Amino acid sequence: MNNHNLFAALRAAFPADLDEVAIETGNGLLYSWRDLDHGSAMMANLLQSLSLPEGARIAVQVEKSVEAMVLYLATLRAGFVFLPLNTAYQSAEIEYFIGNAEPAVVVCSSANFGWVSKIAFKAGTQNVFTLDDDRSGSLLDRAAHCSDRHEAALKQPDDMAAILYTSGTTGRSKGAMLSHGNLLSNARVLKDYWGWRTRAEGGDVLIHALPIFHVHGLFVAIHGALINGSKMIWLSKFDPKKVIEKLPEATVFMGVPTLYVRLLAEPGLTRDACRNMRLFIAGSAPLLLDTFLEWQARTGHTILERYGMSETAMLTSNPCQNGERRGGTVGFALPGVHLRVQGDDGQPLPVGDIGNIQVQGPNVFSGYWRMPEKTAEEFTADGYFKTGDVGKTDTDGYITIVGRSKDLIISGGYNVYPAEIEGFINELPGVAESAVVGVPHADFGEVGVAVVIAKPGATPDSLQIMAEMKSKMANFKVPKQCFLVSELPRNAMGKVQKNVLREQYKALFA
Ligand code: MLC
Ligand code: AMP
Repeated sequence: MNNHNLFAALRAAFPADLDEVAIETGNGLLYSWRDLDHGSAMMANLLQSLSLPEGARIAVQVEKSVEAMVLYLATLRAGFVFLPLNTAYQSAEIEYFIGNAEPAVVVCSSANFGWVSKIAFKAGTQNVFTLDDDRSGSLLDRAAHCSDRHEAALKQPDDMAAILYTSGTTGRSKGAMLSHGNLLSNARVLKDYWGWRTRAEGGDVLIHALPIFHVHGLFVAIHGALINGSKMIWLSKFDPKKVIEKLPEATVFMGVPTLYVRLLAEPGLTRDACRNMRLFIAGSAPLLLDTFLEWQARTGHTILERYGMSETAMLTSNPCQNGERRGGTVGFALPGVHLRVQGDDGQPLPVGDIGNIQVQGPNVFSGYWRMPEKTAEEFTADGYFKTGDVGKTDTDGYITIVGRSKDLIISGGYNVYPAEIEGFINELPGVAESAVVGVPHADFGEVGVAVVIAKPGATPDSLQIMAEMKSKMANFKVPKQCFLVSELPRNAMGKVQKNVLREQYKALFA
């Protein structure tokens, strides 16, 4: 019987010589392929020794480290479900995720152990480990006693590999369930599409500078390197100077648009620094044409922009080898991905018309964790997933995203759902109502602005509102400015006209 375990496929691509360097960290630590193999075996054995039920979730909120990546590999290897959590999430957010996912194991940093373990034990989680970014923590202490050999658990393509929480328009986060088959099909398609070089061709070296709790850093980057047996230069945080220092040793870089904007602000970004680079990939948010053109002029390289989602992994990409990479577009649907643009009436639109992007393919998730109604709403009757993105195709087949039908702000590559922030603000003393809108921002692309109406007779303070948000929610979600106004613009139905607010505040940070 074939094993469809994603880890087994990644492991099969490790080079024959396991002593070669697989990962070099920003501060010079070297990890061999053998280290990844043995480390993930030890952690997988530890997880299996805990007598966890089939499909147990392993929730992880830790700082970026190679060991954290190895824990991801170990979870796949042992056949459990990986549930990564943004390190910016605070206690109310973590309480929701743990309560909703009911993980059997929670791994957190030792600094957060006190409050995280309290939440976890209350929710019925029996195992809470710590893992820090200095190679310490109870997870590693326990794994050190386990065997470094492990046979990957037998998995079918539909078996769940990971749950990624993505916020919802109602303000409640939904866990997108991704299977081994979803992730492996995507990794295999991208291996060919982006022309990863075999070892005989000299191999590729990826600079990994993204966080590892979202699709981009966790799946696209890590699977990309591992399934090609390619080395990674592993940076725990994005630091433009460090990336530029490492460029001459690398061939591939992946980033959200903000990373490209910040790199362009560095005089050290030159053609010479990029002399060995083969491919710069951008995605997770719209890459401005200005950034695309400035990058081309400065480095001589044309950024390849691609488009994806938590629910689907990668959907489209500009060409790597054969064809033009067009700025402002996200390229073509990847092989095996069926993408269509439909009108609001559910009818297909002619080429060039703007409509709702819907997708189908082996990469598309099976549904939201324990939310069958929400899942049903997000799929069409004929099985296409409604992305919530609005776009068009041109006569050459290039796809352009022109907006979103979902009320979502993408800030520096992180998604912020206005409904969630508005819900929070509306509960604060003295607040009658609020509206949060996204406005252009030179660094983050887009940021939130909150517009608030006070209850009659009340005088809430905008700084106080900002401080409340900062103390209770992930920092990237907090609007960059808050205004108190006497009324919100409304249409004839009484609905707040967010487009009017966006127009009003558009020059704040542009
Ligand atoms: C940090 N801040 C942000 C922010 N990141 N605010 C809005 N949006 C963000 N993305 C806050 C900080 O908390 C701080 O608040 C202030 O803004 C200044 O922060 P900074 O020091 O400039 O931020 P930094 O730590 O350098 O982080 C910026 C960043 C980071 C761009 C490196 O946001 C990042 O790594 N983004 C990548 C996200 C990503 O990987 N997305 C992929 C999703 S997958 P204060 O109050 O302290 O001043 C996906 C699917 C797909 O979308 O297609 O890939
Ligand atoms: P997430 O839920 O974090 O996976 O975010 C997915 C969303 O990011 C998509 O639905 C798009 O709105 C957006 N996105 C991803 N890549 C691009 C891109 N290249 N251009 C524009 N938007 C993008």
